[in-house]
Amino acid sequence: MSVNLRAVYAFAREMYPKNVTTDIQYGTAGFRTRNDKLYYVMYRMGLLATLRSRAKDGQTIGVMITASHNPEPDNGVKLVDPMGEMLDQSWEKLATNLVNVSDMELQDEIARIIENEKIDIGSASCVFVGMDNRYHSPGLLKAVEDGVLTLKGRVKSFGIVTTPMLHYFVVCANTNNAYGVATEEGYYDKLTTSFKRLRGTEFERGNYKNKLIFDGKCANGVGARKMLRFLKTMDNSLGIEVFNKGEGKINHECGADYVKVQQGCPIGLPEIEPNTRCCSVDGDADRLVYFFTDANNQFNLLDGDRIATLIAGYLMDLIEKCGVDVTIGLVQTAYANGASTEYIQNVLKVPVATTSTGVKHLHHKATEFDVGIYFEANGHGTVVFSNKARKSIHAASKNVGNDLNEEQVAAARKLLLTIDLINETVGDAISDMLLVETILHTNGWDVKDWLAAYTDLPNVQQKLMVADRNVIRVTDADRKCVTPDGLQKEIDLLVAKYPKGRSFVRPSGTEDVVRIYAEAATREDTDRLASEVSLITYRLAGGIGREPSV
Ligand code: G16
Repeated sequence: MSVNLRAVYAFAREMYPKNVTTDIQYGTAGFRTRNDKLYYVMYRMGLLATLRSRAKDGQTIGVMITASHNPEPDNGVKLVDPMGEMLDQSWEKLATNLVNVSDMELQDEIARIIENEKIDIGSASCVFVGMDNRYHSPGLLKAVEDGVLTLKGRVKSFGIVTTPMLHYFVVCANTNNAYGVATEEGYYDKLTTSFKRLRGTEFERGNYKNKLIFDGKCANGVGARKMLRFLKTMDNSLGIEVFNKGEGKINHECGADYVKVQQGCPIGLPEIEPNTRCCSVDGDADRLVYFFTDANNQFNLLDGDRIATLIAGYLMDLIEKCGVDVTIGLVQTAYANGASTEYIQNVLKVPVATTSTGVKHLHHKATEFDVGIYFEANGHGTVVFSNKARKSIHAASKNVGNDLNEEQVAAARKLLLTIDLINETVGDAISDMLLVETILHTNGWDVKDWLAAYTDLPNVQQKLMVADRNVIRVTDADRKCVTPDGLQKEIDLLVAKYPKGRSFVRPSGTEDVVRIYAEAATREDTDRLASEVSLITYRLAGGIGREPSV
């Protein structure tokens, strides 16, 4: 097949001219900004995804159009590599360069990538595209498709899907459907089959009640309609009551991000009995948090840290029971509550690694363990299993050496089903929810048993507007500021005033804001520490708008 690169410029000029002058970067989760500034970006990502597919011998590459937790006018795009992982970091740089060149330079930039990456431009390629339900997503999807077609690539659009579904489709395609069938039904089927087998016929056990209240708005995102469809496939194996099925503004007063950051219930929650399990997912259904209100009307959050510790305890138990020799580790970010980290290290005795924010970093780190559990406190995470872990668990389930007892074989079989239940490709709210329900059911736990494992330190997250968030550069997994001069020293002095105090400041990679995190021994100290750090950041990093009050 011959591909004429002149079409690259012609299409850009006529259909997708670059309409901005400021550079943008491939951030925490790809490119994110206002939707009207993204058409040329989408076109160029269609070009890049095709090149990436050809560089990977024609394997399928995914392109997901979503801005997940961002406000409604925003949209975004991220690329998915062949095994469902986020785009390789070396290609993130290529993506940033490609998006920031002028229309006139675009053709040369494409030619440069082809040459440097030794791409056979006439070879086969395949790109899968999915989008969330923002009203501007279809137009942006068309731009991605046009980018692929310009380079004579093959493109398949899945329309409105959740982010984890698209990751799953990509892996299915690249494993010849060994991972699962690359359709929405195939995805639902894989999860429900393993869930039902793990649950068996006894739906309630110990303190576990088969009743989960589900925030059906799912941040008013794509997750809502997919989740509702998915729930129909569950029969009564999971007793879910959905509230909030209505329409509304995306991410407005509901969803996992809202519940986590506001530390309160989503709007519209009906009167329910105290201590009833509730959960919320985010707009593209890749994050999950649980919560409940107790008999004293006190709100309690069970976030990503809690989910991670719950999973770690369960997997360690099964691994120990079946006796396979594998390493297990847990990956967090600086946002992880200090109490969770202490619990994992001192009680569970599992090694903890900390990475920069962004599941792409956590996922990468988790693959260093045979069983790598990773979760951001915001509820974004999953578990990855090495080939060694998979093989030894499989051998144990078949009792290959004939040297295992019944209990060991049963534990290995349960582990295999658990692996099937987990969407290893990326954090997936639906799969994570089924896993949490499986573990609580196995342990016979209700939410109070789950919460009792450790006590969170009071914590808070704030946003601050600055003229240019790039003046803040961070290191040490986001925990220390390198610039502006003197900011870190001031933060250290503030933190030292408060028992169990910890605070950090970092520029968001998805929104034009600076994020401030603080925790301390008491709620009062936590709020004061956050306000003080916010004020010093405002003063030293060029804050705009009203000065924060302390
Ligand atoms: C994305 C990333 C997450 C990250 C979050 C916030 O989530 O996938 O890993 O924690 O953004 O990132 P930042 O603090 O840099 O803005 P989502 O759910 O919006 O795709």
